[in-house]
Amino acid sequence: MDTLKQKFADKALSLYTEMRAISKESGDKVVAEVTLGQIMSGARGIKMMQWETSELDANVGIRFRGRSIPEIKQLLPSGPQGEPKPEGLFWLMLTGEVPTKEEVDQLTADWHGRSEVPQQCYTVLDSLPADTHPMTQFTIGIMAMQGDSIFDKRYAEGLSKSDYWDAVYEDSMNLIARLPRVAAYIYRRAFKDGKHIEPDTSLDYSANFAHMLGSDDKDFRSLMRLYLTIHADHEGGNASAHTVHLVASTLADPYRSLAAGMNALAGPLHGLANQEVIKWIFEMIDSLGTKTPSKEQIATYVQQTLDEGKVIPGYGHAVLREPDPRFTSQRRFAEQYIKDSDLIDTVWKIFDVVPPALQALGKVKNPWPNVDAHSGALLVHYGFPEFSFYTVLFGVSRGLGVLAAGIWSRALGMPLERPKSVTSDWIKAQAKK
Ligand code: AMX
Repeated sequence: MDTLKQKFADKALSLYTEMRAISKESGDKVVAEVTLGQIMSGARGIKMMQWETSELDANVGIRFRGRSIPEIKQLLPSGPQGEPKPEGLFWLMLTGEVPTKEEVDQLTADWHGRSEVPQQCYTVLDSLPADTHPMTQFTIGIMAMQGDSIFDKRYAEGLSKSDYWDAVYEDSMNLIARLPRVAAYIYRRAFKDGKHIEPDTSLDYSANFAHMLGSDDKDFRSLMRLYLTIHADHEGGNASAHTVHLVASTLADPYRSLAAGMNALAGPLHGLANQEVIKWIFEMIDSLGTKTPSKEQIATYVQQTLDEGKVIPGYGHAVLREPDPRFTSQRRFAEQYIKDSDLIDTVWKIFDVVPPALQALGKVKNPWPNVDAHSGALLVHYGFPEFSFYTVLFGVSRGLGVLAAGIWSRALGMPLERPKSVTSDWIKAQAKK
């Protein structure tokens, strides 16, 4: 067994025993109450699932195994310019330990060794019109590899419950290794006339992904390390993570559960917001006829968007109540590496203008930017203006978190998820009580 798998197995086995004992001895303990308002507003804040890899604090933002984004940037083994490697985050999410540089290098090599994408995936993708939305291609590409599922095969052969996690681990590692190649293939067929670029296994996971997309710029490699790290996980209740968790709880294999979650990520209120942000900015620039709009011009355009009954993409959050540290870390990156970009200046001006405009509506719980408010401008700067592809980048990263969490779920023996729904008659009756 490789070091990561062995470390995980040791930790998971003892936690499994501990959790079983807690469930038996304290399972009846009441820990929260639920209001009608929560039931009627998308289950906001209801504690109803266990998720090991990260936890979201409304004010601090995401903490991966207890570590905030600034701490992650300090602690994890990094690339040459200091940005953390997502390999290290994956290790941390699985084991709770900060890996050494050697452990991260081993994981990079392990993923390279698993990264061959089966031909049928390319054949299926090539059968789609090249202008099929990249997120549709991504989920189809993932599903086209499902026949390789080790979990599926071993389950059919009579896999014991205690070994579920082992087969899910193998599928998850294979999927994570393959996702950048599938994503890069989609990008190059959609936007670069199908001129594909072979992987370079001398590079780390992020730099190789950047290379296959078509950039060997060292700053863009650093951006990819940061990007793939900060988008990976946002606790379990967000739509993509929760979808993966729900589908996997039926023992659908990691290919099926990840594809399901990617469809959730493709919604404009969730991951697709990263394309919507840059689309909205481009439309604003077009409509105002200037690449350097003033704050006053932006304020007028924001108001127009709100008056048309639309949301301002990249702003607001179901849980966060402060500027998203994932936004702030991208801003710091831009301050450090990018000089004189009109587009990035515009993103920062929008940051000054939108929060008061949303606050003035009196109903928006969080007027601050989320992760998607900044990412597009960085990608445009490095030569990737094709915004319909952006959610695929998010998806490659999100795969790391949700698949790591999925390995934990099977190792902890989590059952089929099945919360209770209620009807409007029940709600009316409760309201009268
Ligand atoms: N622009 C305009 N109105 C907004 C708004 C925004 N950015 N954010 C929230 N509102 C509105 C809601 O639409 C809702 O209006 P309604 O009562 O008329 O239906 C009201 O404010 C209250 O909403 P909320 O409780 O503050 O937010 P929520 O938890 O229901 O929704 C979210 C959260 C993210 C869907 C919402 O803020 C939004 O639509 N933002 C824009 C899309 C976006 O950026 N999504 C990406 C989120 C991060 C991610 O998942 N990648």
